[in-house]
Amino acid sequence: MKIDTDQIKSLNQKLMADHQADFDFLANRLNQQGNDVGSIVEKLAGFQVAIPSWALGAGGTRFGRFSFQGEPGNLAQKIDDVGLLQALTQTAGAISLHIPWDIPKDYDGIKEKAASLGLVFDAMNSNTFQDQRGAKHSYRHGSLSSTDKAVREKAIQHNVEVIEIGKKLGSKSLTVWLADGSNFPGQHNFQLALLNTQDCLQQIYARLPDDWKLFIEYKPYEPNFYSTVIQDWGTSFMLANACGDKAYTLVDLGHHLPNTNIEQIVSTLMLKGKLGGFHFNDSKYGDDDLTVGSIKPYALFLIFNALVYGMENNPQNPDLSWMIDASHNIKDPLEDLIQSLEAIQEAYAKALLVDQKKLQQAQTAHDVVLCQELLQNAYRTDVRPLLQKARINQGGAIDPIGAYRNLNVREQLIKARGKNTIASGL
Ligand code: LRH
Ligand code: MN
Ligand code: MN
Repeated sequence: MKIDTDQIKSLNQKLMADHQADFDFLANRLNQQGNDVGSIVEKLAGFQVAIPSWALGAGGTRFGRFSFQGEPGNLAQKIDDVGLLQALTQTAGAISLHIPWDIPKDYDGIKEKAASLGLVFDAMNSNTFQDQRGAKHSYRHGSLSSTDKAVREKAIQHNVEVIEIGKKLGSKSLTVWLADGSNFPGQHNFQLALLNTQDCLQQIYARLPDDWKLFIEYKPYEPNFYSTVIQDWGTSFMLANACGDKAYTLVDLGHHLPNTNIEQIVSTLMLKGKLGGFHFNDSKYGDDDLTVGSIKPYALFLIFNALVYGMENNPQNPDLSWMIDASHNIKDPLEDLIQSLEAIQEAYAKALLVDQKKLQQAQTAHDVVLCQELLQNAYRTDVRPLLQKARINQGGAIDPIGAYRNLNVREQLIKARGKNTIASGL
């Protein structure tokens, strides 16, 4: 199924008068306060977030997985689903594939489909955390960090194959996340595991095309519960430096121990020109993969405040690759992703409202109260009319969830794909 612009336009008609009144009121206020509302709306419209192919089906936990009816059963259908998100939100202009979950069979067909829906292929994700059927060597005891050379070579080769697939699709980056680690003290020689990993990453890096980037993702625990080889941003940063200029750290919001100051990590990495990618999600305890903004929206805003500062002041840092990395059990995955996209845009818009000049003056004057006021004034502003405006300007829906329900999208997907569908992947 496809949503066409006329359907969205006619749904927008009913909401337009209310939107216009809200927008005019807010825009007036913000312009009076010295903001350039036009440029904020433009920045929001340009902020595109990749959808991971594995978030389009209902995820699960190790205790069970409850399929969501009408889930996409193959890559073409996953692209169709991202096309639906893009039509409604105009902020999901890319898809991120995980190999081997998403190996294309018909490259031209897949590329054509993506292009017709206005989508590009974002970072390619390799997978050396699962054994594939019939595999000669197992990742049971690690991949790039393994003490077994044959296993390491197989894992390097897999990453090279992922680059080759990405090249055919027009992707420009490879994300490496390793599950490698240990469950029990004494199981691993930490130094050897790190050295093996560094050596393998350098070999993968050597195969990276000139115009590609390598993103190195870190995670403190899970699936290993005693140690993880690339456990934190420092380890990732060190490995990226050991690889070279095209290698960067990737921050996944869920991959931190509770209460970690992620905005400070972001600031440090951008100062050093080494923040490459971002995975959005939310969590209460660990890597819970919950809807973005559903648990700690203020923390998300503070992270965006650091990102906006970096984007404006750190030309040494490249444009970032944004992706949602959340997949859960209980919601319609497409509605969940719409909520995440909205939360990301909201945090970004609020961060754009922070008066950076005044903040710097207040910091210099040690006016701690004013510093907080400046941040919280921005945070407390209801910016949703700005998001709506950015969507309308590009043909998106004023109310994407409302439109999704009004157009009976899920019902139509179930009709087309059936009830007992299982998305490939996680
Ligand atoms: C690991 C992770 C990583 C994987 C994805 C499926 O927790 O965040 O990015 O590729 O989940
Ligand atoms: Mn991730
Ligand atoms: Mn994760």
